[in-house]
Amino acid sequence: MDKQFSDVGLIGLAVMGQNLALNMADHGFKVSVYNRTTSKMEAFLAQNAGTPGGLCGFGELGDFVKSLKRPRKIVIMVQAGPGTDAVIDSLVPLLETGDIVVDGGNAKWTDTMRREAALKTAGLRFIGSGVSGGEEGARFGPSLMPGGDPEAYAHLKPIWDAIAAKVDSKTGEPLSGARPGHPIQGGVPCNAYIGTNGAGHYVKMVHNGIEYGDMQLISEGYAIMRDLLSLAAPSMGKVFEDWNSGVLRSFLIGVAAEVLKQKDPSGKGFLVDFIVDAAQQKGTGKWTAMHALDMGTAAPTIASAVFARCMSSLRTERLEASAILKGPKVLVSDPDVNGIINDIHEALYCSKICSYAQGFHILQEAQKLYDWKFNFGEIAQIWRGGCIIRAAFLQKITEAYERNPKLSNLLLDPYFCDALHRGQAGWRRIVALCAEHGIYAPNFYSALAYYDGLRNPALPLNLLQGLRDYFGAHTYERIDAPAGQHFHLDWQHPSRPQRVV
Ligand code: NBP
Repeated sequence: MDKQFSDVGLIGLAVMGQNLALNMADHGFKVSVYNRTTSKMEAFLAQNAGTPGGLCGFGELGDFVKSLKRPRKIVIMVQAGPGTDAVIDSLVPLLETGDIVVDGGNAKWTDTMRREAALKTAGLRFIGSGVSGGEEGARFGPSLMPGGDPEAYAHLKPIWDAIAAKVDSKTGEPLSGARPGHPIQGGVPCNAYIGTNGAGHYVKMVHNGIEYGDMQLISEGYAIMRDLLSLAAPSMGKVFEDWNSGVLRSFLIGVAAEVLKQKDPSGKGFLVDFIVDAAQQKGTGKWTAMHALDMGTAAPTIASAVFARCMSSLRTERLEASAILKGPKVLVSDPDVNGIINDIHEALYCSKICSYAQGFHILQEAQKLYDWKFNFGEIAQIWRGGCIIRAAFLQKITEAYERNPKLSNLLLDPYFCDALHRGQAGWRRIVALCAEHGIYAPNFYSALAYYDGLRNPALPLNLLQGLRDYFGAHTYERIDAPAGQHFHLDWQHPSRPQRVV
């Protein structure tokens, strides 16, 4: 292939970069590739000789840059953080005014804002794009969440539209069947311009926070079936398989079914029973929860999913405590298995609705902070294909925001409101069952608390404000006075008049 004038360049040939490069080449783009360790680039080219659009590798960054059509479009797919800064620092002196740098890694949105501003002063343009879907998504269609300079995005759009996952234009169902050299034809791309500077990476972060919530909820459903009903792994796999044809239909429910049915390769039984119960995390769920806290936004289900991973990592402490701390008897004698499974389904669906409502509420608050204008229906739409949280349910979110673009909370949409009304009896039974039998299910609890909190017109925090005013003169508002008017009482001398502060 001619080493001149590739359509796009890609730096970073680990799992994601390799697959994204092949995806772009499958769509007819000429792709120049570069990797810090040249031998990895050479091995990649050797394995993929004859790729249709064409791959072209370079051992020198300067040669890589010279090989690109202007304005140059360079996608960085390296480890987020210092690795991304190192790549940008080495690129900047080699680029020309108007060139476009795209960071497709899992960058923190504040880093993206900083990088965009820094590159602007150098006359360069920066796009921070969320890329979701892991290895398979990168290869055959990820969900893409680009943010940054809108004019720069116009140059990237044809490539991003081409390589993104596709959904059916009428039903929103993901289109499948792509294979090497044969990408999906037609359909609506799961790609949309999200907003300026760090908006794309922010939405990707919240996507990951929601993913934490989903995975924790699935695990809690499993815990109840395993510990309370004593079901074996493949039987639970069958339950998830059945659920995958209803309202819970999603990539993660399907994966849960597969994981539960997987036999242990060493022939001992089922693999899940031999996996250590300590989950790791890379940080995007924590960032979501932390930023919700920073903004004062209630996102307890997403936060509790992060804390559940922290709890899981306290394995030594848990093993010690399990021999000391007593709880109730876990097993239910003569349980109504089908009834409890139906209730778990309701608990999972209702909790999921609350978790997504929290994620969208975080987005709602963040857009005020950063002056972004999110299209919530479109965000739900681009998560329908390619990404880890892809689910039939997202179509209902798109429809909810189409019905009312100013919806203050997803729970108030008639569809979701009705689902919660119908499901809450089973959901409450599950939470009660977990409490009664000592099953750790923080996300079922916190989601129900969120629901009960949101619908409560008289929370007990009037008393709390009284306490704060008593010991710290923090003031309180009165229900019979205009909002924003603050009062303080001299609690030691209550006969003195309240002061308006
Ligand atoms: P990794 O996150 O494992 O990063 C490995 C790549 O980064 C290699 O190409 C490595 O080059 C390069 N790199 C590092 Br490490 N430090 C560098 C430096 N200082 N200068 C130049 N290159 C450097 O790869 P990945 O799992 O493919 O993920 C790529 C990005 O995509 C990450 O930001 C990740 O968070 C994000 N992401 C990953 C997934 C997923 O499922 N894996 C999904 C969505 C997004 P070398 O070969 O020379 O060591």
